[in-house]
Amino acid sequence: MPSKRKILATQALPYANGTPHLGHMVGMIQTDIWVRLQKMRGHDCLFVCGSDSHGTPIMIQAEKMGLTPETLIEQIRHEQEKDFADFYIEFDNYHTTHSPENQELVGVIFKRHRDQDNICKRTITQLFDPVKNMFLPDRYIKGECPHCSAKDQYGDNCEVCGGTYSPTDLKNPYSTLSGAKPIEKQSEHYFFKLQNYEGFLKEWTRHGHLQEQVTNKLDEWFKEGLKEWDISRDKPYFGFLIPGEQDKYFYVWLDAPVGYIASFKKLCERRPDLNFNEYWGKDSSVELIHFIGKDIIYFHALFWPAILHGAHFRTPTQIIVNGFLTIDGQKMSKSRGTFIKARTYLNHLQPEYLRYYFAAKLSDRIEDLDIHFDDFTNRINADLVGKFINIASRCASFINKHFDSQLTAECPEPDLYQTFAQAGDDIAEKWESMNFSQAIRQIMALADRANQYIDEKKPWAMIKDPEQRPQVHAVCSMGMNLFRVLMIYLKPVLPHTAKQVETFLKVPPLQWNDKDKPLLNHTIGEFQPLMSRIDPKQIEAMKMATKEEMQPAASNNNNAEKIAPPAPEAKKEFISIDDFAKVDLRVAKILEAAAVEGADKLLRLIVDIGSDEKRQIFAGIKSAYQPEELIGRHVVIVANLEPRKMRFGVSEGMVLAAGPGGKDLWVISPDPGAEAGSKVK
Ligand code: B3M
Ligand code: ZN
Repeated sequence: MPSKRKILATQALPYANGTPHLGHMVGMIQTDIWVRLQKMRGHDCLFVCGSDSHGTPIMIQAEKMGLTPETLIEQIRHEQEKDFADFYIEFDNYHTTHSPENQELVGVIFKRHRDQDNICKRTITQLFDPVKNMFLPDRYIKGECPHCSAKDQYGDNCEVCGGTYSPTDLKNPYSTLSGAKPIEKQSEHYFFKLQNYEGFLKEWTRHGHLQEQVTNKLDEWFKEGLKEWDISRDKPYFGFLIPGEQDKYFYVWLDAPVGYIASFKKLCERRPDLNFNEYWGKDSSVELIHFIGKDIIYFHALFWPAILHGAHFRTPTQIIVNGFLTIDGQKMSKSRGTFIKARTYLNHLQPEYLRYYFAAKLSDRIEDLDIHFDDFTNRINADLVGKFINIASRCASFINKHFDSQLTAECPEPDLYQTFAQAGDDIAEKWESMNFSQAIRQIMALADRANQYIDEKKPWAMIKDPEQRPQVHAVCSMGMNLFRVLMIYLKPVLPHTAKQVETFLKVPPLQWNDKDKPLLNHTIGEFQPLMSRIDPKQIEAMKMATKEEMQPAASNNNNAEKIAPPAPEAKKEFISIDDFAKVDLRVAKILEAAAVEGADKLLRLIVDIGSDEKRQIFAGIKSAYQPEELIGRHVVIVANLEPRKMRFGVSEGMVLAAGPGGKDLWVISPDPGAEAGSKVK
């Protein structure tokens, strides 16, 4: 065991203009697992983070919501803290960049650089919105592509032809904030002379602070040459005023990483044992580890070390970069209904499932991480519940029931125990070096081994023979001990389950080194189920809820309730058999039925249409049915009707019903015996 290390870990500060989503959770969970491992191994490791609270997007968002930016960022910060806590992310401090500590630190850093002539001022020309009276960041300018004339393209690149250009090249540009045609306007900006640090950075980036892929990326940037960095923004802006200026602010990206220092500084108020200079002074020997996403490498691996070094602060020991989250292989998207909020997930599924799933997929490489929900369900049910928790549920009841909850005095299989305990060094090394997926693989191989041991010994058969009781005691005590070692290895990932297990085993909080000594001659508590399997319905419900959230809020479109427009009293026309064949009519079984708040004619149905597929359908049959009487009934639906977005969610089909309406409406049901999924011909 190496001697006690002092470590300060940070996770990129989530931006305060929106609710946390599953994309945020990748880095949060990675950092939290790593920090918990350090703490369990007896190291002195702190984890600070906070809300990134400045910039134009926050100002605009607040304005849209009719709030002050201060109110908006406080609201979001509370949401972030609550969501992260519910995923068991354990910060030593969660702060905000809009804080007095941050303002003071940014001021100090700016002054030190200005005194060394690292800051210069220059007049630049930018696009300006004459209606909103503000300079426009690129993302708020659209226009026609100068190469292919595609309409509505953003200020820096064209999504149609892929061309890149500067916003001033756009044809017919307009401000997305006001629709006005931007004008060109000059203004004086402050610049940080990054090129002054070229020598320092070339040296720093090659000294083990970065993953290899990052170093390679930086080499490309060095080749392009380092450029001055624009660190000021004109009013209106939400940020810190530059000292001595009335209408110029620090650019959000200057004060954002300083937020790491500010969060630590705030922590020092609560923890007088901490010495600020020991952590941030030039000669600090504390390990400083920044965990970030791949889109913000430039800021953390170039600007940040240069800013710190020049201002006489210590530089990072390591920067760990993770990839993006994809869902079913694609970018999270609002229109595809895969933009899953952290809270929506939490409303339907256990946080530890996601922690485990991410752990099982994270590596030390900068790869995107995909959630495929069938795979997610299988992994949790097969590995976590079926293998790991299963060991305890197979053994504990025997110990409780037949042996007074007492474990044996001797370790029944010392060699097997040793194999488990010794694997701990290897596993710790895998957690330590961010090879999380390999750690999980090794732990699950041990879980297989433990289950195999129990399978071979068959305590459930032996218990029938009174003479074999001592063997049952031995096998189950052994099983419980193997389970305990695996719980230690998984504790960084499953902190909540670990707490339950500690209570059940009646032991103090498990530490990494507890693996070396089995638990013997010890009375355990009554076994309680520790974790349940995922029911695919939970996933469906979460997906459905996500789709519903993506609907525009309460529209006043009165037609929204109608599923299909009333058939016109048209002249009767024939359709061909081919036309009819296009209609996919199917038997469906109603699984759920409920009234829809705010809709007086609709019932929301969840129907099973066979092959494990479920659909949500809004049916205008409320006047004729109580929801309860529909559950379990088979009906006929149009399965290939184009999904319709409604105020309450997406309707994915139509239930056939006959009758003039009101109470006189009858759903069409097949004779008993027809199964969900059968085609109606
Ligand atoms: N807020 C970008 C992001 O949310 C930015 C990170 C700041 S870290 C100092 O990914
Ligand atoms: Zn184009």
